[in-house]
Amino acid sequence: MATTKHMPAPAEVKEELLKKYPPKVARKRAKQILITEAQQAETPEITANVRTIPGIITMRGCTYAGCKGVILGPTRDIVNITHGPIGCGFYSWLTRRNQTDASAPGAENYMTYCFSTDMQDQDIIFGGEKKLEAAIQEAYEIFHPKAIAIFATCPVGLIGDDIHAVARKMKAKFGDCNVFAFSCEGYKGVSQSAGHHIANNQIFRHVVGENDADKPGEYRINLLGEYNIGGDGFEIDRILKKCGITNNATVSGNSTYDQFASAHKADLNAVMCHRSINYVADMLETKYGIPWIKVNFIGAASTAKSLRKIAQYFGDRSLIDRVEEVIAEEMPEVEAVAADVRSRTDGKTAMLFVGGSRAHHYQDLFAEIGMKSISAGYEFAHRDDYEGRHVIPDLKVDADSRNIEELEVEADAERFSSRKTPDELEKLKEAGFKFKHYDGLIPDMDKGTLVVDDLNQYEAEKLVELLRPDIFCAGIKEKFSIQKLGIPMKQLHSYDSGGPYAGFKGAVNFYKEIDRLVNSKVWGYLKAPWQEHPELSAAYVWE
Ligand code: CFM
Repeated sequence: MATTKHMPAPAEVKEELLKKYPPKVARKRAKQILITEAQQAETPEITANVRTIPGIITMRGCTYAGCKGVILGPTRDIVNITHGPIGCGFYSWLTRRNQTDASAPGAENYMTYCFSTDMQDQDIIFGGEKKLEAAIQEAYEIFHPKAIAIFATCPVGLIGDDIHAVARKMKAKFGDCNVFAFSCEGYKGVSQSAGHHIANNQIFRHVVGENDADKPGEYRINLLGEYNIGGDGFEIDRILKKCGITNNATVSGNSTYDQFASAHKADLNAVMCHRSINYVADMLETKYGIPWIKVNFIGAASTAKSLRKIAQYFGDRSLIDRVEEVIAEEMPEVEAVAADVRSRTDGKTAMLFVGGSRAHHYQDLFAEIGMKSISAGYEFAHRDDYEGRHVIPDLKVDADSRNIEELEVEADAERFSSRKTPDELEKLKEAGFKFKHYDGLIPDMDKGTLVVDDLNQYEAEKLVELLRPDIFCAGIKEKFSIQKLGIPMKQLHSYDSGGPYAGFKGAVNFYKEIDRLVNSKVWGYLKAPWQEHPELSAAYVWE
C-alpha cells in the first residue's frame, strides 16, 4: 500500500544539507547537488569527478582499488602482485564479491591467493625494486602463470620505484609469461575511477590482440563492464547462451587472460558499466573496427531490451526470433513475482548512492515493483554518466584528469575490419539504432528528485532524516549508520551476500529481497524503551 508522507521540497532539502558547512565548502558542495527537472530538460550541469574536500567522510575508494580490485580483480589466471605495504594487498583480497568459475579441468585460479611484496621501512628508504623482482621470480617459479600483473601503491609512487622497467626485464627473462605493471598509486586520481582508466590502458596495451586464433561461435560479442558480482555474469551468460549469442570475452567478470587477448575477435561490444569501461570500447572500435552499444542487464525489461538490441545489430531473422522466444519463456515467472511483490511495495521510495553505474541501473529494478527513486547519485562517476555522452566535448580537463594517460590509438593496419558496411550502418541508424550512446542517470529521474555527487556520511544521514526513504542503497561503510536510523539498507556493491540480481532470474531474487526488507516490522523496534521515554535527559552545553 502506498503511504503518503509529508516530504520537504527539494530546495529545502538542499539548503538543509548545506547549512552546517563553512561557506566555502557549502559553495563547492552546492555544485554537486542538483534538483532534477528532467521532463523540461532544464537540468543544469553537475560538478563531478573532482576532489573530495578534505575532512569530509567520502564514500569513495582509491585509484589502486579501481585498478587492482575492480578491473583486474575478477580475472582468475593472472597473478596480481601488490607492490606495497601488506595492508593494501590484504584488504583488497577477496573483499569484492566477484565470482569466478574455475571448475574446468586444469583451470588456473589465483584469486584465492594474496600476493604482496610486503614493503618494510628499509624498502621505502633504499627502494623496493629488488624486492619486487624477487617476488615476481618467486611467483613465476611456483605457479608458471601466463601473466603477472604488478600494482603500485602510494609509497611506490612517492619513492619512485620503476615498476615498468622491472616488468619489462622479467618478461624478457621468462619469455613465456607476460609481465606488465600499473602505475595506480592510490592518490593518482580523485577516486577509483582513475584506476579503471589506468587498468584499461594497460590491458589494451599489453594483452588485447595477443591471441589471433579464430574463436568459435556465431554472433560473437564482448560484454564490457560486467564484473560478476554475486554471480550476475553467470546469469547473463546463461541467457546469452540460450539465445545463441556467443560471449567472446567479459571485461572482466569470470574472465581469463585469453579472453582479454582475444577481445578483438568479437563483432560487437556490449557495454554494461559505462563509467569503468567506455575507454576500452572506444579503443577496440578505433583499432579493430568493433562498434559498441550500451546495454543494461539489471531489470527484466532492460534485459529484454538489451537482448533485442543485440539481435537487431546482427539482423538475422533466426536470432531475432530466438531472442523473442527466450524473452517469452523467461518473462512469465518474472512478471508473476513482480505482480505479487508490487502489491506490497507499490509507491514506496528508494535512495541509491553507488559507484559509477548502479545508482542508475538499479532504478529500473525498483520501478518494476512500483518503487520510486527519490534521490540518487554516484560516488565517482563523471558528468557523462549523469548527463549523457553529449557533454564529453565540454568536460573540463583539470590537473587531476591530466594526470591519467590517454592512449593514442590508431586503426590496426592488418587487423582493422569494419563489422558493418556503411549501408548497413545507415539502415540501423534509420531504424533508431544508436551506437556509442548513453544518456546517463539524470534524464531517467523524475522532476524534483535530488541528484547528489560524492555523497558523504553527514549528508547521507541528513537525507534519510529529511526524506525517510523506505530503503537506502549504498555500501558497507554506510550500512550500519543508516540502519541505526531505522531504515533498511541494501548493499548494492556486495549485494549483502545475495545475488545474482542481473537478468531474469536475478530480477526475481531482487524483488523478493526488497519485499522482505521494506516490509519487515523490525525497523519499527529500533529504539529501546529508555530512548523513547528517558527518565533523565540532558543536553550538551553548546546545544
Ligand atoms: Fe562499474 Fe561496478 Fe559500478 Fe564500478 Fe565499483 Fe562495483 Fe560499483 Mo562497487 S565497476 S562503476 S568501481 S558497476 S566495485 S561492480 S559496485 S562501486 S556501481
